[in-house]
This record gives sequence, structure tokens and C-alpha cells, in this order.
Amino acid sequence: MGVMRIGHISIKVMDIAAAVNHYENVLGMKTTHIDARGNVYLKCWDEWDKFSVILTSSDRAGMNHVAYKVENDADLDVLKRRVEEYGIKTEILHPEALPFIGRMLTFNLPSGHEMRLYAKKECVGTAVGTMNPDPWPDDLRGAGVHWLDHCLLMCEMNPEKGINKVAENTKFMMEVLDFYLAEQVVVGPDQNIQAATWLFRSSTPHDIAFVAGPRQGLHHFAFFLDSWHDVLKAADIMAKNKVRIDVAPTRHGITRGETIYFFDPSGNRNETFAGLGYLAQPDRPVTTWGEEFLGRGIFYHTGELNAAFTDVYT
Ligand code: M3P
Ligand code: FE
Repeated sequence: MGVMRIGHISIKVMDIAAAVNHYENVLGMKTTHIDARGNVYLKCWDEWDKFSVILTSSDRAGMNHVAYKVENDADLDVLKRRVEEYGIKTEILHPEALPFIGRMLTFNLPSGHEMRLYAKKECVGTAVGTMNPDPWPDDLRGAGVHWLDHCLLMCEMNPEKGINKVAENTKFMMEVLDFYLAEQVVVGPDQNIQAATWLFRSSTPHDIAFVAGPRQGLHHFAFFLDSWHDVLKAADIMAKNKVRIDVAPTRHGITRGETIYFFDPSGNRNETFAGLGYLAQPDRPVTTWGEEFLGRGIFYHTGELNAAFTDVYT
């Protein structure tokens, strides 16, 4: 019952052909559909549903919406009522709103980001199938990412004005969508202001994260890789393709993930993320990072944050 995992992210790109080249040849996704408006739908080899990324043409980068898959169609009615009782307006989008997908419940998070929930999407199977499968397919391209893993949304925080959308989103996700808190960064003299949170519904350390910033936006969306070696190889592929790398391979203290950050040709930040870190469970005690350990939490080795990483987002 309820949300299972991240299902897809719809993003804006300025040059569709350049974006398709990036998501296909650098990340290793495959185009599964192009709609009448020219929007491109792609999936990763280890995903079974029809798409996990939608590219739409725009004059700027950024996110249109992020969608999470719920287990049963009836969950949409239950969650619609709960979201509305919480005081947030919702709408049910009919199946024609996006191809290959059933009805979607749409609403804005307290931060203003559009979130959608859906129960049905056409299942096309993974690239290795379900009968005596090989561990990976023969025609892997680029980094060969397994699946869309999580997204990190930047949320407005302005303590002078009493605005903290990280805390508001976190409360909403936990109380209404039954997400669990894995980790948090707390700041302020009493170390009680949530400046960043990592939440899950699956058994991985996060399916969504929120970080405080001056305005709302998309910080990054991440794709899963098996191992540290795959992360290193992904960086080689990025170098070969002259992809703009933001942060070269390193480890997060928070979630223990092994990571690279880089940009698609429009400037949307991507991450390749390896290591399941730990088994996230509802009863796992929440990990808390104090303000002075923020750098270590984000980049465990250097312990240093750089402004380009925290201040640049779409
Ligand atoms: C991650 C992660 C920021 C922290 C990022 C952490 C943007 O991306 O996957 O744990 O401060
Ligand atoms: Fe991440």
C-alpha cells in the first residue's frame, strides 16, 4: 500500500537532440517513445516500466514534475483524500495526460515542486528479461545505469522570514505519504532547524531528498550503478564524451553513497550513485548531521563544500 519508489522525472532541456545523445550514449538509457509534441521518453536497462525520464523542449533547464509509483490504483483515492485533508489541492489527470500511464494524482509539495503519483505504467520488461536472465545485457552503452534512483529538490529557506520549506516538505512526506526519514542535517543555535533531509519508502537510504536554498529548484536526479568501479568507469565515459563533471568520484558521508555529479547539455545536474549504503528500514534510527559536519556529510573525504555545488541548480 502506498508509494513504492520514484517512477519518472520530466525535465526541461534546451536542445532535445543533445539531451537524447547524453541520456543514451553517456548514461546508457534507451529511447522508448517520442510523442506527437516531440517529447522523448527513455528507460534504463534494468527498469521494467516503459520510461523513467521524459525530456521536454524549453528555453531553460529544470524539472516539470517528479512522479512516484504507488502499489494499487485505489491508493490514489486514499492519498488524494489525505493530501487534501492536509490542505493541499490535488487534481486527477486522466490517462491521456501522458502515454503508457494510468490516471495520475498531481499536487504541489509545500515547496512548490509538482509531484505526481500513479499506479499503472506499461511494463515492457528489463533488457535481460525474467527467464534465466544474464546479469547484464550485451548492448550496454556508456555508463549503463541500472535505474533512476532518487531526486534532490532545493527548497526555499529564509529563517528571518520564518520560511523553511525543507521542514514543511519533510513533515508532509512523512505524515501524508508515509515516507520515513533516513538522515537529516540540522542547523541553528539549538541545532533544531532541518536544513536538509533524506527520505525513503523503498529499502534504500533515499527516494527523495530536500536541501535548503534561496529558491526552489532541481538540484539533481540520480541513477544507480552497482559498484565503485562502475562509478569510476562512468567518469571515464564522461571524460571521453567531454561531459561537464561537477564533482569527480567521491563518497557521501550522508547515505554512504559513492558518487559523481555532472551536467546534461542543458545544465540539469545528474548523479551516478553506487552502493546501497545500508538497508533502510522504518525502525532504523534517524542519522543526524550537525551544521559543522555538513561538509563531511556531503563530501566525506575532503569535508569541503564548494559554492558551485550548493548554489548552482536549475
Ligand atoms: C546526495 C545524495 C546536497 C547533498 C547531496 C547528497 C545537494 O546527492 O545522494 O545523498 O547538498
Ligand atoms: Fe543524490
